[in-house]
Amino acid sequence: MASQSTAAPKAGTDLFDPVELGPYTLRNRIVMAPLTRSRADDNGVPGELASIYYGQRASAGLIISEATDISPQAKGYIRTPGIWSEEQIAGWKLTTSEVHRRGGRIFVQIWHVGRISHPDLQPNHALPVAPSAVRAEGVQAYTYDGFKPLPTPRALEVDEIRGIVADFEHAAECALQAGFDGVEIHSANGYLLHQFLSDRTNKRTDRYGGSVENRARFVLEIVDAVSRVWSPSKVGIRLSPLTRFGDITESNPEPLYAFLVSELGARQLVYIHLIEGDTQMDRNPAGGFDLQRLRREFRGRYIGNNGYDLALAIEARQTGRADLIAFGRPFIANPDLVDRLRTGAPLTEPDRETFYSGEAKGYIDYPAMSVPALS
Ligand code: 8OZ
Repeated sequence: MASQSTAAPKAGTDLFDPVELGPYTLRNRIVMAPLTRSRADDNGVPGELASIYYGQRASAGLIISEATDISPQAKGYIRTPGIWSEEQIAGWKLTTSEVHRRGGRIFVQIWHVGRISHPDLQPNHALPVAPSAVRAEGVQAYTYDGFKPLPTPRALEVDEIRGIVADFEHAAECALQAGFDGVEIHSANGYLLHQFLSDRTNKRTDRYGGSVENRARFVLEIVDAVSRVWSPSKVGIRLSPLTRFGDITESNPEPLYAFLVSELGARQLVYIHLIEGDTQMDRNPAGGFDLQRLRREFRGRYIGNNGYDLALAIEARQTGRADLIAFGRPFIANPDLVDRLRTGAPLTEPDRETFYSGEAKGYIDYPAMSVPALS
């Protein structure tokens, strides 16, 4: 496998030092970002493979799990895990206990995909749901029969919206039973919460659409529901104000996100996790705004993410732009990423063919770097 050398670590960074996150003292400021890896079984149960995979990566200061379905309707991809059934709770316990045995911390990322789904993945072959009947163009569903175009979703009724908020609360209860250290609410990348926020996908004329306050209502109701189960000092949220991932955009993101983040601050969430720029793409897309504006609206921690390497992470700490840095793809092929960054060791490049393959290969078989024998 090809290797790519990282810059030698600079002295004086606190990236590898412990940091407080709510009630926890994390071992370092490096976060493993949520990564969809498609290894759960057909009932959305993560098994022993997942426990090995996450355990191998427990030296991250914090692991955020792959996006995890809050209900059968929340599903948009094959082999994603869920956190709504007894079987899933039992499956996740294998992972949380293994991460804890190795001294790590793990939050579960809870999501609902909304319109980014297909009847093949929905209970009773139903249409996917969304704030409004607006189709995601140019996005395909990953089904058991391969990729298929997305249908136009069905707009949710108000009582169904209440039901989804209740599903988030139930998932939060399951997360507690499964032994997680906290919960990250997925409000990014064009999935259901983001679909309510964006004026491109939310055309509602009731109290969930129109003004900034109305479009933020669903997200805040979910935050409040999850915070009835978990102390907000153990609840974070992921946001991507500038992304186009999932055919989503916002005509004027700054006032929307300034309002949302100030409300999250008032609710004392432990962190905001920002995908800076366009997901897995340009960190400074046209029409963006300075995301530091959001930090000023928020008292908790700021996790920066999107295309970080060691030099950029050190720079973010030196300038104080971020409290913690989340690395995604580098964790796939480098279970010991923290050690490699600390020592300036080369990074292994991941094999894209096995990102979502459902197998052990490309999942739990990337070795930690070898330690030279003592002479
Ligand atoms: C890649 C493939 C499938 C899902 C996200 C949960 O972007 C995802 C995702 C990414 O947040």
